[in-house]
Amino acid sequence: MPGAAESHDQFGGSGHLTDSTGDGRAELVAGAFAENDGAGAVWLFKAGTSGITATGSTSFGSTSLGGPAGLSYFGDRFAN
Ligand SMILES: [Ca+2]
Repeated sequence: MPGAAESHDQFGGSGHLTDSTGDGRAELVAGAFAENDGAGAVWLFKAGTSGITATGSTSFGSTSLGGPAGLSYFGDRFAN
């Protein structure tokens, strides 16, 4: 799993299941809105035949999508 746990990241403060690969198995998206002093980040965990796994997981923040740097609470909530 990429990244390092820091106190008060609020990892898992938000979550969403979605089949982002179209294979019929839902991947887990988990947010940590307080990551890096409130910049926030999101992790994507793949779903395999045995369930959701941290192997091959990825993470990204607001700037990866062209969003603002700094305090933005990226990953605070997910749309349905
Ligand atoms: Ca899938």
